Amino acid sequence: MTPQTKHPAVANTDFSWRDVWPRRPDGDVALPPGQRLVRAFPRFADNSLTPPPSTDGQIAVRVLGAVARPTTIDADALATLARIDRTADFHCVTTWSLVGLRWSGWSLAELWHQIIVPTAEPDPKARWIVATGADGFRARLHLDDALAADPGDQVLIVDTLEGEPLDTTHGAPLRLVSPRQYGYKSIKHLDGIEVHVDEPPSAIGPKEHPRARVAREERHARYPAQLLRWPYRLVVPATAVVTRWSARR
Ligand SMILES: Nc1nc2c(c(=O)[nH]1)N[C@H]1C(S)=C(S)[C@@H](COP(=O)(O)O)O[C@H]1N2
Ligand SMILES: [Mo]
Repeated sequence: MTPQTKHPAVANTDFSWRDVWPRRPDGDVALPPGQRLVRAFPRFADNSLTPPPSTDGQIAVRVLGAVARPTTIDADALATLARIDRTADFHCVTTWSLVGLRWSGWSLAELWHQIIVPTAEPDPKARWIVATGADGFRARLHLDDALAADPGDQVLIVDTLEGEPLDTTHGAPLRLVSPRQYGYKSIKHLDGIEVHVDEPPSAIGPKEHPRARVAREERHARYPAQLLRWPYRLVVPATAVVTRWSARR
C-alpha cells in the first residue's frame, strides 16, 4: 500500500477567506453548471452560528416512519456490509466544489436491501426517506436518488474522510455522501432514516429542491438556479469563516 497524501483542501484547516472564494478552475477540471472550486473544505451548516452537535462517537441510526418494525442500525450491523472506498466530488448549493475527496464507508442501497428491508420492513409503497442529523438538520431523498445502483451514482454512508475518522466538523461519527446531489442532502451526524410513502415537507422550505441533482442544477424548488448563483457565491467566504469560528468556540 502506498501512503496517500491528504487532499490539500482537507489539510488546509487554517484557510483564509480567499481560499474559500469559489473560483473558476485553472486547468481542465470539469465542473457541473455554475460550480467553482475552493481551496479548503469548509464546515458548512444550516445554522452557521451553532457548533457541531456533541456525539458520543457511537453509531446509532434509527430507522422509523413507514416501517413494520422500527429498528436501529449500529456499527456491528454496518460491519456485515462490504466496505467501499470511493473518490468523489462534493458540490455545495452555494456553488463551492471540491474534486477528488476520498471517503470510506458503505452503500446506502446495500444497507437498505440487506438490512433495512428484511429487519424494518418498509411499506412497499414507500418512495422517500428523510435523513436526519443529531443537530436537527434533515433532508428528503427520493428513493430513486437514495438507492441508485451505479457505483458513480451511489449514496454512501461514510465514517472516514481522506483515510481518517470523520471529525466533528465534517459529520462524526457517520454521514451521508451523495455526490450527485447538492451538499444539503449529505446529512452529517446521521442519526435517523425516516421512511415515507408520500413526499414529506422540507425542513427548510423551497431552499431544498426535492431532488437537488447537481447535473441538472436543481438548486432551489422555486427560483431559477442561475439567478441564485451569485447571491449564494457571495456569502461563501463569510459563511465558511463563521462556521469555523462557531465550531472552535
Ligand atoms: N447534520 C447536518 N448535515 C448537514 C448540514 C447541517 O447543517 N447539518 N449542512 C449541509 C450542507 S448545506 C452542506 S454544503 C454540507 C457541508 O458538509 P461539510 O460541513 O462537511 O463541508 O453538509 C450538509 N449536511
Ligand atoms: Mo451547502
